[in-house]
Amino acid sequence: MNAADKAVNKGVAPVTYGTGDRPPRGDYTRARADYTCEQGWADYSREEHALYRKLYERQAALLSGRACDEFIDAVRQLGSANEIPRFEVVTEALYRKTQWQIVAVPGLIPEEAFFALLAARKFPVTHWLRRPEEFDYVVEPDVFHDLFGHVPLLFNPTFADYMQAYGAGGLKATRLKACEYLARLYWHTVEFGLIHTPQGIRAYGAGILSSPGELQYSVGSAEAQRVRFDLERIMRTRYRIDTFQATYFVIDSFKQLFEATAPDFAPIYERVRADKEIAAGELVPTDSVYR
Ligand code: HBI
Ligand code: FE
Repeated sequence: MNAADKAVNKGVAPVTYGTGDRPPRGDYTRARADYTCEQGWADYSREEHALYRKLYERQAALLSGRACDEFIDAVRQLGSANEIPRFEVVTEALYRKTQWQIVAVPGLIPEEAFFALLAARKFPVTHWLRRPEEFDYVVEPDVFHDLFGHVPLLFNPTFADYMQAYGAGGLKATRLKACEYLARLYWHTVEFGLIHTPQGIRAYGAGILSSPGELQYSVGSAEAQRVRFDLERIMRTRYRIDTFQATYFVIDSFKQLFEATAPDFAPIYERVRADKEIAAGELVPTDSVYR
């Protein structure tokens, strides 16, 4: 009986990423019914702490002039770069600031479980670290992507409220069978979002901030397309999980992002469902493109 069978017996089924042709990555037998599990900090090897430190130091050296100030100001709250942080220590600082907690999960979890955790101001952080040969790229989110990429902005009150509103919206979307539209919103903001600042365009998306190549490409390359944030346009836009993004969406502020979640999404979903999808990298006439 392999791990997956055991997991199903326990009521939590493993989850795969993207097209789902990859086997689930993570030990789901250790997950509770809400998909959370123990971090198992004592199980990390010295080599894993050293790999985390190398990932952290490489990324931290690239932040200035590319990551938004809110991220740079908060990333030090993750504690020392010398080892994988203890989730309960990060949670103590985070909870004091924005009443968010981080919880360990065995890997990707079903959308409804994911939304439920966000709605409860709990961010799921994968407990395992990539292997050394995946130093430059790992398909599934690992502890470095989730912790370094996602957690610092949860210290920003406005972004923290956006993430909870997103989770609450996700639970409604599940009932309306509109998860794909919200997944696109998540992808083009929380994972690969850019923000306009007086000093220029900066990155706030976790997928960008945890990738050395994409952090330089997204804010520095002349080939990347940068389009002003437009909620419905984003919900119509398909994305690729295995390449740099062809189009990045740029917000003016986290307040703008939070306010975008204010209206009832049901009529928006209806309009998006009726509209033609937009391919990754395709521009449409209504786009306001940054040159
Ligand atoms: N599960 N652990 C984890 N982390 C994610 O970022 C995540 C997930 N499940 C689903 C998901 N993201 C996306 O489909 C969201 O758009 C819902
Ligand atoms: Fe992520």
